Amino acid sequence: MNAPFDEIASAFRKYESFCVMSHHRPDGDAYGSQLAVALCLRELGKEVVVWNEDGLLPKFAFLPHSELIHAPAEESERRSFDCLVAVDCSTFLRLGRPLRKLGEVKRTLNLDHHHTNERYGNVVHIADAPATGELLYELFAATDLPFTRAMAECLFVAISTDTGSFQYRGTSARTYEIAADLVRRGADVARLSQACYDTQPLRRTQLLREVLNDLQLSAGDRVATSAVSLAQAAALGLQPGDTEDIINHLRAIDTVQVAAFFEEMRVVSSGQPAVRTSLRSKSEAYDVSAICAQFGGGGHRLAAGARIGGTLAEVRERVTAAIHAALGAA
Ligand SMILES: [Mn+2]
Repeated sequence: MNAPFDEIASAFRKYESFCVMSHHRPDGDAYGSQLAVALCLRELGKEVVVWNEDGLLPKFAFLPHSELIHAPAEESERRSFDCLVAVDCSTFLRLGRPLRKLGEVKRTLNLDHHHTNERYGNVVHIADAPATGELLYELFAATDLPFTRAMAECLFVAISTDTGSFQYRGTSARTYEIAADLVRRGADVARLSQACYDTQPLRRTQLLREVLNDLQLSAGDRVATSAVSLAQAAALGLQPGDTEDIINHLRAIDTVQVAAFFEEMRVVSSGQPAVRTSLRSKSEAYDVSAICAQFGGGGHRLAAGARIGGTLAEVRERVTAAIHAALGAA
Protein backbone atom coordinates (compact mmCIF):
# COMPACT_ATOMS: atom_id res chain seq x y z
CA MET A 1 0.00 0.00 0.00
CA ASN A 2 1.34 3.39 -0.98
CA ALA A 3 0.96 6.27 1.47
CA PRO A 4 -1.47 8.81 -0.03
CA PHE A 5 -0.05 12.17 -1.13
CA ASP A 6 -2.01 13.93 1.64
CA GLU A 7 -0.14 11.93 4.25
CA ILE A 8 3.22 12.88 2.72
CA ALA A 9 2.19 16.55 2.43
CA SER A 10 1.02 16.66 6.04
CA ALA A 11 4.32 15.17 7.23
CA PHE A 12 6.11 17.96 5.28
CA ARG A 13 3.95 20.51 7.11
CA LYS A 14 3.87 18.91 10.55
CA TYR A 15 7.56 18.39 11.25
CA GLU A 16 10.22 21.08 11.64
CA SER A 17 13.62 19.53 10.85
CA PHE A 18 14.34 17.33 7.85
CA CYS A 19 17.23 15.37 6.42
CA VAL A 20 16.88 14.57 2.71
CA MET A 21 18.99 11.67 1.49
CA SER A 22 19.44 9.48 -1.58
CA HIS A 23 21.69 6.75 -2.85
CA HIS A 24 25.46 6.99 -3.17
CA ARG A 25 26.81 7.34 -6.71
CA PRO A 26 23.95 9.77 -7.28
CA ASP A 27 22.45 10.40 -10.70
CA GLY A 28 20.20 13.16 -11.97
CA ASP A 29 17.10 11.55 -10.47
CA ALA A 30 18.73 11.19 -7.04
CA TYR A 31 20.04 14.77 -6.89
CA GLY A 32 17.07 16.33 -8.68
CA SER A 33 14.63 14.59 -6.34
CA GLN A 34 16.67 15.50 -3.24
CA LEU A 35 16.79 19.16 -4.23
CA ALA A 36 13.13 19.36 -5.25
CA VAL A 37 12.07 18.01 -1.84
CA ALA A 38 14.56 20.24 0.00
CA LEU A 39 13.44 23.38 -1.87
CA CYS A 40 9.80 22.59 -1.16
CA LEU A 41 10.56 22.17 2.54
CA ARG A 42 12.52 25.43 2.59
CA GLU A 43 9.56 27.23 1.04
CA LEU A 44 7.56 25.88 3.98
CA GLY A 45 10.11 27.47 6.32
CA LYS A 46 11.54 24.16 7.51
CA GLU A 47 15.05 23.39 8.62
CA VAL A 48 16.53 21.18 5.88
CA VAL A 49 19.81 19.32 5.47
CA VAL A 50 20.64 17.56 2.19
CA TRP A 51 23.13 14.72 2.56
CA ASN A 52 24.70 12.48 -0.03
CA GLU A 53 27.64 10.15 0.47
CA ASP A 54 29.34 11.60 -2.63
CA GLY A 55 28.60 15.21 -1.75
CA LEU A 56 27.93 17.29 -4.87
CA LEU A 57 29.49 15.84 -8.02
CA PRO A 58 30.73 18.80 -10.14
CA LYS A 59 28.76 17.54 -13.14
CA PHE A 60 25.54 18.49 -11.34
CA ALA A 61 26.63 21.87 -10.02
CA PHE A 62 24.29 23.46 -12.59
CA LEU A 63 21.22 22.28 -10.64
CA PRO A 64 19.41 25.13 -8.85
CA HIS A 65 20.64 25.41 -5.26
CA SER A 66 23.02 22.49 -5.74
CA GLU A 67 25.17 24.05 -3.00
CA LEU A 68 22.70 22.59 -0.49
CA ILE A 69 24.03 19.07 -1.21
CA HIS A 70 26.93 17.87 0.88
CA ALA A 71 28.40 14.87 2.64
CA PRO A 72 28.27 15.14 6.43
CA ALA A 73 31.73 15.83 7.87
CA GLU A 74 33.56 12.68 9.03
CA GLU A 75 34.33 14.24 12.41
CA SER A 76 30.80 15.52 13.08
CA GLU A 77 28.48 14.15 15.76
CA ARG A 78 25.37 12.21 14.92
CA ARG A 79 22.53 14.59 14.18
CA SER A 80 18.87 13.98 14.93
CA PHE A 81 15.96 15.17 12.79
CA ASP A 82 12.20 15.03 13.03
CA CYS A 83 12.03 13.47 9.61
CA LEU A 84 14.25 11.57 7.19
CA VAL A 85 13.12 11.79 3.58
CA ALA A 86 14.80 9.14 1.42
CA VAL A 87 14.27 9.57 -2.32
CA ASP A 88 15.12 7.28 -5.24
CA CYS A 89 16.78 4.74 -2.95
CA SER A 90 15.67 1.11 -3.05
CA THR A 91 17.34 -0.08 0.16
CA PHE A 92 18.02 1.71 3.43
CA LEU A 93 21.71 0.78 3.34
CA ARG A 94 22.20 2.34 -0.12
CA LEU A 95 21.84 5.70 1.65
CA GLY A 96 25.46 4.95 2.48
CA ARG A 97 27.96 6.50 4.85
CA PRO A 98 25.81 9.50 5.89
CA LEU A 99 23.73 6.99 7.89
CA ARG A 100 26.61 6.95 10.38
CA LYS A 101 25.89 10.61 11.13
CA LEU A 102 22.16 10.16 11.41
CA GLY A 103 20.82 10.23 14.96
CA GLU A 104 17.21 9.71 15.95
CA VAL A 105 14.39 10.40 13.54
CA LYS A 106 10.69 10.37 14.37
CA ARG A 107 9.57 9.48 10.89
CA THR A 108 11.17 8.08 7.75
CA LEU A 109 9.58 8.82 4.37
CA ASN A 110 10.58 6.48 1.56
CA LEU A 111 9.69 7.93 -1.86
CA ASP A 112 10.93 5.89 -4.78
CA HIS A 113 10.21 4.14 -8.08
CA HIS A 114 12.36 0.98 -7.92
CA HIS A 115 10.14 -2.09 -7.99
CA THR A 116 12.76 -3.84 -5.82
CA ASN A 117 12.35 -1.20 -3.07
CA GLU A 118 12.42 -2.96 0.29
CA ARG A 119 9.74 -0.58 1.65
CA TYR A 120 11.72 0.61 4.68
CA GLY A 121 10.38 3.55 6.69
CA ASN A 122 7.02 4.68 8.10
CA VAL A 123 5.57 6.55 5.12
CA VAL A 124 6.27 4.63 1.95
CA HIS A 125 5.30 5.48 -1.61
CA ILE A 126 6.83 3.43 -4.41
CA ALA A 127 5.49 4.71 -7.72
CA ASP A 128 5.20 2.80 -10.96
CA ALA A 129 7.03 5.55 -12.82
CA PRO A 130 10.23 5.94 -14.85
CA ALA A 131 11.73 8.39 -12.34
CA THR A 132 11.29 9.40 -8.72
CA GLY A 133 11.00 12.91 -10.14
CA GLU A 134 7.69 11.88 -11.71
CA LEU A 135 6.33 10.74 -8.34
CA LEU A 136 7.40 14.04 -6.76
CA TYR A 137 5.78 16.01 -9.58
CA GLU A 138 2.49 14.19 -8.92
CA LEU A 139 2.88 14.92 -5.19
CA PHE A 140 3.55 18.64 -5.66
CA ALA A 141 0.88 19.03 -8.35
CA ALA A 142 -1.85 17.18 -6.42
CA THR A 143 -1.37 18.88 -3.06
CA ASP A 144 -1.07 22.47 -1.92
CA LEU A 145 2.67 22.13 -1.31
CA PRO A 146 4.86 24.92 -2.77
CA PHE A 147 5.99 24.26 -6.37
CA THR A 148 8.57 26.79 -7.53
CA ARG A 149 10.42 27.23 -10.82
CA ALA A 150 13.63 25.92 -9.21
CA MET A 151 11.78 22.78 -8.12
CA ALA A 152 10.46 22.37 -11.68
CA GLU A 153 14.02 22.54 -13.05
CA CYS A 154 15.21 19.91 -10.56
CA LEU A 155 12.32 17.61 -11.47
CA PHE A 156 12.90 18.15 -15.19
CA VAL A 157 16.51 16.97 -14.78
CA ALA A 158 15.40 14.04 -12.59
CA ILE A 159 12.91 12.79 -15.17
CA SER A 160 14.99 13.62 -18.25
CA THR A 161 18.07 11.77 -17.00
CA ASP A 162 16.24 8.68 -15.69
CA THR A 163 14.31 8.29 -18.96
CA GLY A 164 17.41 8.72 -21.14
CA SER A 165 16.10 12.09 -22.27
CA PHE A 166 12.51 10.81 -22.64
CA GLN A 167 13.50 7.83 -24.76
CA TYR A 168 13.52 4.71 -22.56
CA ARG A 169 10.69 2.24 -22.18
CA GLY A 170 8.57 3.42 -19.28
CA THR A 171 8.46 6.93 -20.71
CA SER A 172 4.70 7.42 -21.05
CA ALA A 173 2.31 10.01 -22.40
CA ARG A 174 2.05 11.11 -18.77
CA THR A 175 5.83 11.66 -18.68
CA TYR A 176 5.56 14.06 -21.61
CA GLU A 177 2.56 15.81 -20.01
CA ILE A 178 4.59 16.27 -16.86
CA ALA A 179 7.57 17.55 -18.85
CA ALA A 180 5.30 20.04 -20.63
CA ASP A 181 4.02 21.32 -17.31
CA LEU A 182 7.54 21.60 -15.92
CA VAL A 183 8.50 23.71 -18.97
CA ARG A 184 5.39 25.83 -18.34
CA ARG A 185 6.58 26.26 -14.76
CA GLY A 186 9.87 27.66 -16.04
CA ALA A 187 12.26 24.76 -16.69
CA ASP A 188 14.82 25.88 -19.31
CA VAL A 189 15.02 22.82 -21.59
CA ALA A 190 18.00 23.95 -23.67
CA ARG A 191 20.15 24.97 -20.70
CA LEU A 192 19.37 21.88 -18.64
CA SER A 193 19.76 19.47 -21.55
CA GLN A 194 23.10 20.90 -22.61
CA ALA A 195 24.37 20.67 -19.04
CA CYS A 196 23.15 17.06 -18.76
CA TYR A 197 24.11 15.64 -22.16
CA ASP A 198 26.57 17.85 -24.02
CA THR A 199 29.09 18.78 -21.34
CA GLN A 200 31.79 16.48 -20.05
CA PRO A 201 35.44 16.64 -18.97
CA LEU A 202 38.14 15.35 -21.36
CA ARG A 203 38.85 12.34 -19.12
CA ARG A 204 35.33 11.02 -19.87
CA THR A 205 36.14 10.85 -23.58
CA GLN A 206 39.50 9.24 -22.76
CA LEU A 207 37.66 6.70 -20.58
CA LEU A 208 35.38 5.89 -23.50
CA ARG A 209 38.43 5.16 -25.65
CA GLU A 210 39.67 2.63 -23.06
CA VAL A 211 36.24 1.07 -22.62
CA LEU A 212 35.87 0.53 -26.37
CA ASN A 213 39.40 -0.88 -26.58
CA ASP A 214 38.40 -3.53 -24.01
CA LEU A 215 35.07 -4.38 -25.64
CA GLN A 216 34.31 -8.10 -25.76
CA LEU A 217 31.38 -9.62 -27.61
CA SER A 218 29.99 -13.09 -26.98
CA ALA A 219 26.89 -15.27 -27.48
CA GLY A 220 26.73 -14.42 -31.17
CA ASP A 221 27.43 -10.73 -30.49
CA ARG A 222 24.33 -10.58 -28.25
CA VAL A 223 26.39 -9.81 -25.12
CA ALA A 224 28.87 -6.93 -24.83
CA THR A 225 31.16 -6.46 -21.87
CA SER A 226 33.92 -4.06 -20.92
CA ALA A 227 35.86 -3.34 -17.75
CA VAL A 228 37.90 -0.61 -16.11
CA SER A 229 40.61 -1.41 -13.60
CA LEU A 230 41.71 0.72 -10.66
CA ALA A 231 45.01 1.34 -12.45
CA GLN A 232 43.20 2.70 -15.51
CA ALA A 233 40.93 4.82 -13.32
CA ALA A 234 43.96 6.28 -11.55
CA ALA A 235 45.82 6.97 -14.81
CA LEU A 236 42.78 8.82 -16.22
CA GLY A 237 42.15 10.64 -12.94
CA LEU A 238 38.54 9.40 -12.88
CA GLN A 239 36.16 11.03 -10.43
CA PRO A 240 33.01 9.50 -8.94
CA GLY A 241 30.29 9.53 -11.56
CA ASP A 242 32.64 9.52 -14.57
CA THR A 243 31.69 5.96 -15.51
CA GLU A 244 27.95 6.75 -15.40
CA ASP A 245 26.16 5.87 -18.66
CA ILE A 246 29.35 4.68 -20.37
CA ILE A 247 27.57 1.31 -20.63
CA ASN A 248 25.12 2.86 -23.10
CA HIS A 249 27.86 2.72 -25.74
CA LEU A 250 27.97 -1.08 -25.33
CA ARG A 251 24.21 -1.48 -25.36
CA ALA A 252 23.93 0.68 -28.49
CA ILE A 253 25.51 -2.03 -30.69
CA ASP A 254 22.67 -3.31 -32.88
CA THR A 255 23.14 -7.01 -32.15
CA VAL A 256 23.56 -6.61 -28.39
CA GLN A 257 20.73 -7.70 -26.06
CA VAL A 258 22.58 -7.40 -22.76
CA ALA A 259 25.53 -5.15 -21.91
CA ALA A 260 27.72 -5.45 -18.83
CA PHE A 261 30.22 -2.98 -17.45
CA PHE A 262 32.68 -3.84 -14.68
CA GLU A 263 34.59 -1.43 -12.47
CA GLU A 264 37.25 -2.64 -10.09
CA MET A 265 36.59 -1.13 -6.66
CA ARG A 266 39.11 0.15 -4.15
CA VAL A 267 39.86 -2.65 -1.70
CA VAL A 268 38.16 -1.73 1.57
CA SER A 269 38.99 -2.72 5.13
CA SER A 270 37.71 -6.28 4.60
CA GLY A 271 40.68 -6.79 2.24
CA GLN A 272 38.43 -8.48 -0.31
CA PRO A 273 38.59 -7.27 -3.91
CA ALA A 274 35.21 -6.30 -5.35
CA VAL A 275 33.76 -5.18 -8.64
CA ARG A 276 30.94 -2.75 -9.30
CA THR A 277 28.85 -4.36 -11.99
CA SER A 278 26.25 -2.65 -14.17
CA LEU A 279 23.92 -4.49 -16.53
CA ARG A 280 21.61 -3.14 -19.23
CA SER A 281 19.08 -5.08 -21.24
CA LYS A 282 17.37 -4.09 -24.45
CA SER A 283 14.44 -6.44 -24.00
CA GLU A 284 11.89 -7.24 -21.28
CA ALA A 285 12.66 -10.89 -22.10
CA TYR A 286 16.03 -10.51 -20.37
CA ASP A 287 15.47 -9.25 -16.81
CA VAL A 288 18.89 -8.02 -15.66
CA SER A 289 17.61 -7.23 -12.13
CA ALA A 290 17.11 -11.01 -11.76
CA ILE A 291 20.69 -11.64 -12.93
CA CYS A 292 22.01 -9.04 -10.48
CA ALA A 293 19.90 -10.55 -7.69
CA GLN A 294 21.92 -13.77 -8.10
CA PHE A 295 24.91 -11.69 -6.98
CA GLY A 296 23.18 -9.76 -4.19
CA GLY A 297 22.27 -6.73 -6.30
CA GLY A 298 19.07 -5.35 -7.77
CA GLY A 299 17.48 -2.63 -9.84
CA HIS A 300 15.09 -2.53 -12.77
CA ARG A 301 14.35 -5.15 -15.45
CA LEU A 302 16.34 -3.24 -18.06
CA ALA A 303 18.94 -1.60 -15.80
CA ALA A 304 20.45 -3.17 -12.72
CA GLY A 305 23.67 -3.48 -10.76
CA ALA A 306 25.57 -5.26 -8.01
CA ARG A 307 28.78 -5.05 -6.00
CA ILE A 308 30.36 -8.45 -6.33
CA GLY A 309 33.31 -9.88 -4.43
CA GLY A 310 36.24 -11.16 -6.53
CA THR A 311 38.84 -9.90 -8.95
CA LEU A 312 37.88 -8.03 -12.10
CA ALA A 313 38.57 -11.08 -14.29
CA GLU A 314 36.68 -13.51 -12.00
CA VAL A 315 33.60 -11.34 -11.67
CA ARG A 316 33.53 -10.60 -15.38
CA GLU A 317 33.62 -14.31 -16.13
CA ARG A 318 30.94 -15.28 -13.58
CA VAL A 319 28.53 -12.53 -14.57
CA THR A 320 29.05 -13.15 -18.28
CA ALA A 321 28.25 -16.83 -17.68
CA ALA A 322 25.08 -15.84 -15.80
CA ILE A 323 24.03 -13.60 -18.70
CA HIS A 324 24.65 -16.41 -21.19
CA ALA A 325 22.49 -18.71 -19.02
CA ALA A 326 19.69 -16.12 -18.96
CA LEU A 327 19.87 -15.65 -22.73
CA GLY A 328 19.77 -19.39 -23.24
CA ALA A 329 16.75 -19.79 -21.00
CA ALA A 330 14.72 -17.01 -22.60
MN1 LIG B 1 15.61 6.91 -10.29
